[in-house]
Order: sequence, then structure tokens, then C-alpha cells
Amino acid sequence: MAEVPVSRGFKSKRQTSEQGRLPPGQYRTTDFPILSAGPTPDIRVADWKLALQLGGSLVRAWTWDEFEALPQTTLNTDIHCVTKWTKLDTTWQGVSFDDLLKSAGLEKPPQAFVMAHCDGGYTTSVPVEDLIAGKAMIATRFDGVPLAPAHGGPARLLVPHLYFWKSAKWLRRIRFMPEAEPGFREARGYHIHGDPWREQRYDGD
Ligand SMILES: Nc1nc2c(c(=O)[nH]1)N[C@H]1C(S)=C(S)[C@@H](COP(=O)(O)O)O[C@H]1N2
Ligand SMILES: [Mo]
Repeated sequence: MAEVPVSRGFKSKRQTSEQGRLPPGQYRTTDFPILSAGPTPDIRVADWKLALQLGGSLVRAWTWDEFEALPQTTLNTDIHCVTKWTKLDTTWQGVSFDDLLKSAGLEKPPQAFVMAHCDGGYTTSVPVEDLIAGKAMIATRFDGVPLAPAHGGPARLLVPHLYFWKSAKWLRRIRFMPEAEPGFREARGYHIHGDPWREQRYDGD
């Protein structure tokens, strides 16, 4: 995490709670902006499936009911969009990437990167290192209620310590791959990794 100078003077309660939590160049917002490259798909959970792929073949697929039966994790976290808004203290519920791997019978990740594929064609790539050990989940609830379609419902990837474009909405398929490959936004100039604390906004940052 980036070093933030500690001020010893008086701080209001709000400043104290923000101390050290805004990555460089970010400002705080209290609403929840919606950023989508295309229209919000109308997804019925009866037709929903999540697939996990390795080397072109299917490792496992979950129907909605199977997915909902997996162990549930709650994550309280801050989220950071590359357009510079940060939202503090968001609460998500869903299935951790660790539990997803376990459910697929994978003791350890077989390759070092994944591509997340979404309804509508959006993609984004993430190192597996950024998904394991409780760092990421497939979220199905926000603030205790089902995730709104505009925010990626019924299920989205949540990788809160990376810029929010990595948190793929309307997630349908997770594909392991041996190397980093650019997804939708990475191919359009965004940074391949996207760590907000290192301000990895654009290719070359
Ligand atoms: N499928 C899909 N996922 C996506 C996007 C998108 O356009 N399509 N945009 C990304 C970007 S840039 C951001 S900032 C967040 C926005 O999520 P929100 O609309 O819930 O705030 O979703 C990310 N996931
Ligand atoms: Mo974004």
C-alpha cells in the first residue's frame, strides 16, 4: 500500500476514516455510479450458468442453484474506478474465488492468469494471484440485497484492490490462461494490471 503522510493535527471523524484509504488521484463519492460499455443484459437466473475453463475444455459449470449452494462470503471493502471515484465501505456477498476453485475440484490454480468473459462480450484479464486468498469473489449481493442488473446482477466478479474495470459485470465464464492477455479495456489503452495504489491507469503507467 502507498505511504500516506500522517498528519498529527486535529482530524474530523470523516477525515480520520478516509485517512490512507484514497489511492493517489482518487476522490470520494457516496453514490454508486454505473459504468457499462454496452446495454444492461436481461438475465434470468433459470438460464444462467457460470463456466470455468482450462485449455479450451470445461472444468466445471454451475447452474444458479448450484452456485447459490456454495459457501457464502461477505466482503466489506473500498472500490476504486479509473475515472477517479472511490466508494468506501461497500458490502458484498457471494462466493470467494477460493471456494469456487475448491468446488471445481482444483486444489491449486492450474495457470497464472484468467480471462473473465461476460454477457455482452466484455472481457478483462486478472492474475490469479489477485484472486486467491480471499482477495476476490463472484458477488451476487450488494448491501444484503440481490445485485441490481445495472451493477452486474445476477453475478459479477469483484476484485476490489484493483481498479473497478477488473470487476467484470454479468460474469459467465472464467478461462484460465498461461499468460496475461488484454481484455476489452486493456486492449483500448488501460493498464494490464490496474493497481490503484500504484496508479496503473493506462498502458505505460
Ligand atoms: N461486463 C462489463 N463489466 C464491467 C464494465 C463493462 O462495461 N461491462 N465496466 C467496468 C468498469 S470500467 C467499471 S468502473 C465497473 C463499474 O461497475 P458499476 O457500474 O457497478 O459501478 O464495472 C466494470 N465491469
Ligand atoms: Mo471504470
